[in-house]
Amino acid sequence: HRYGPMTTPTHPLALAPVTAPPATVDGFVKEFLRELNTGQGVALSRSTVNDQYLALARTVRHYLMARWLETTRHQRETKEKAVGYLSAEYLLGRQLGNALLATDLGEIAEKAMAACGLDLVTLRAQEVEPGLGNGGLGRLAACFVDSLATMSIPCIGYGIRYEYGIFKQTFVDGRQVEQPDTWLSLGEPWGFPHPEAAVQVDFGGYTETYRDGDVERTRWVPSWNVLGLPYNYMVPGYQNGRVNTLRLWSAQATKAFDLAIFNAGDYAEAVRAQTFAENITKVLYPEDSTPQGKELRLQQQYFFVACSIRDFINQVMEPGFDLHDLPERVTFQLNDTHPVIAVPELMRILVDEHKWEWDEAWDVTKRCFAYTCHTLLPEALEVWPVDLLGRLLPRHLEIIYQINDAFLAEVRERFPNDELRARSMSIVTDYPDRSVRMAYLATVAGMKVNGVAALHSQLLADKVLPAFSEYWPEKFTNVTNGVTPRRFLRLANPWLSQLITDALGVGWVTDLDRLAELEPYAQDEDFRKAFREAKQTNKERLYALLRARDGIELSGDHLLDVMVKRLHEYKRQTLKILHIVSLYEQIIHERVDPTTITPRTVVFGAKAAPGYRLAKEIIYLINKVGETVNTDPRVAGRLQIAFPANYNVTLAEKLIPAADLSEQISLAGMEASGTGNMKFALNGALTIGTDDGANVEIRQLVGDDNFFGFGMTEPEVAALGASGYQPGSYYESNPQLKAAIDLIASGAFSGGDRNAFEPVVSNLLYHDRFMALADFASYVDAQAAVEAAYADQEAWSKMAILNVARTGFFSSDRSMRDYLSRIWRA
Ligand code: T68
Repeated sequence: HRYGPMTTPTHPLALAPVTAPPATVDGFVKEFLRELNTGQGVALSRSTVNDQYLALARTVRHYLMARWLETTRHQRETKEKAVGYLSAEYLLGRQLGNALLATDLGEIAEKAMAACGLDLVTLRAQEVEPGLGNGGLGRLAACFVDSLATMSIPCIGYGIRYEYGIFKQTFVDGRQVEQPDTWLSLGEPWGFPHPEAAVQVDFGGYTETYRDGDVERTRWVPSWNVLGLPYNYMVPGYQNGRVNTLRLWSAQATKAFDLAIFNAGDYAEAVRAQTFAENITKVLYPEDSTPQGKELRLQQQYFFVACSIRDFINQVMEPGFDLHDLPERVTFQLNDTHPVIAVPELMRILVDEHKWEWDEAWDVTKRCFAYTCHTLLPEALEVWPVDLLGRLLPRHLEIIYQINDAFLAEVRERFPNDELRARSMSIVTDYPDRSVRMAYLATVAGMKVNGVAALHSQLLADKVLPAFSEYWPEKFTNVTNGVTPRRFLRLANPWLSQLITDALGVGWVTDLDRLAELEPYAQDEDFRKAFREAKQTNKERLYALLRARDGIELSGDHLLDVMVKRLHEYKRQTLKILHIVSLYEQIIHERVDPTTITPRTVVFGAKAAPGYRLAKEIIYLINKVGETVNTDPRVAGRLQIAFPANYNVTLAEKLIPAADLSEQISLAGMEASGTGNMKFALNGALTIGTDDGANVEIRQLVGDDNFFGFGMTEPEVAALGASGYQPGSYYESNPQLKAAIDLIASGAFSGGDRNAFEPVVSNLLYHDRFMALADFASYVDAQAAVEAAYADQEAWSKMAILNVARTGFFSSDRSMRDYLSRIWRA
């Protein structure tokens, strides 16, 4: 084989287990200089910050390596059941800080760098975060693999190594402009390519039947293929000696050069095939919650699951292993419908390649998969046109038909003479075009289906998949999302972390329920003072960052009001902007005495999908309102707005710990869960929020007195929708709302141009699908309650501390325990 055989070591040094370098400052310096000199090939005196960062990253890698090899060896030996997390996105954030925390090398590294005349903070800032996800769904996957490693649970995360991650957002004259995210261009110290484990993936062609002894079988005759090249990434547990693996696939051409074409002189044609193959993992689709009927996207999905299933089977397939035992070795957790094509792929492997009976294969397949749904928006449920599937994956389409036929036969048997029911449950639909409903396929195949917050799971069962939850009530379950306390509290908020540790000891980092022990400290004046000082430090750190990063000047001792998340109509950034405009309008028209208004700094962070027109208009509106408000002396010292471009994990880690107020204002019944909401509460921000997603659970846990709830409930939203919602009536009947909208339409924020915001204004007045106008009055009242509460700093601090103390439930460690007991070990 071209990679050569494995070797049997003889030298005693080669037989000894791999060990980590000494965890001392001198040991660290030695490793670092060796990496810089022999790895990077430069002398310290001639090295750039990037050289130094790369050498430092590789140094920390060395400390993890022994644990990684040991984890892998242990897994091979014990054959413990693993989680195969299948996700098209992992929004990891920077790796270095997390690796230093996991190895407890932070202080040593700081001293070692200082001994070399370098500053650790500067080197950490050099890292470009791998933005291999769009938002919540991708970040959730990253939190989950962190928790599984920290809990020493076997997991292999499978995904795609996009060459370009989520686009880099810039603003030009207030409008979003996208730039490619070249995260690999300065070197990639965390990825380990493994060409020896490359996998071939087939596409296209046709199927044919053939005789195999007495039986007639089907085989797939594909017409083209690519190679999947795996890159391994370390997923270190928190100070527990465990390192799990994230395996991301990169596409390569199977034949780099077609020699015949090359010899004939058509160099360009020979290279074309290579470009074509490599396109598959070129770029992350920057869509959030809307399906993109793109052929390339389906190619990405099949590419990474075909690689992953094959890879997992290769790993367990040793002599004596019986594939019938696959469900005892793995649950493949489907992170939304993006990896669902894995279901017919496993069926194809078992039936076509291993020549199993259909029923036998289906029985094993059903026990290997579970499905997590992340949405309620009907337009976000993925469907693939049958003609596209047939062209790209003809055999998989046949298998899907057969799964559907068998399933519908079962339904008809259980509910005879109920053809409507059978049709409503069909995986294949004819309307509006003949296509495959991936969520239905996942539900039929998965042993469990879960939503991501209590309310969401309820609505999923009642409104999105009602026929299925009636058919299989026990299949449906909830696992409320969580976030990793390592990255989002311990790393992001060292000052609050220190306070907590001083009070409770260090155990809380892996046992977040222990935050409950902070409860009495809410009554402790000294603790409250220290808590406020930590918040102030975080604000100053943020303001310094925004000054350096964006040239944004923020000043003053303000209430820091933060809304960060993808730009989406249902999330209602417009409701927030209406509130700001209303405050502004009241001040400039002298309806209120500005000195009675609580000084407030509002920070937005949001990317819009490049093709989402209205979302981009909303970004423009926010930027233009910001420009006007920030330069108007009438509101100086009372109200300022910041919208730093390119909100990402790295910025979130600075923004969230500084916030006083967390904006979670989606229309009830629309946000599946939210996870930013949890990060804010854990960092001691109070929430102003609707009864949506996990807000409901946050509110229950922290108590109504420590939460600013507002807006319609989901049943009220449904009722208003059914009665015929008319946004114009709210505009007409609420003078404050009317004044705000009129001010936007008057050109006050667009140098007199009355058309500048026409798309946003007319959408609000005549459509307002997400009922911002209906919730406006209630939102304004809740904001008034916020101002009143903030005026009493002691009382506010109590509430904020209680938010921290009561939200330990939202650790992703707890989510993992729930997945274990309700799904993976059920
Ligand atoms: C989010 N979904 C939910 N989708 O909106 C959020 N979609 O409520 C929830 O907390 C989070 O998932 C985790 O459960 C997404 O983030 C996407 O990013 C996405 C990406 C591609 C296609 C469709």
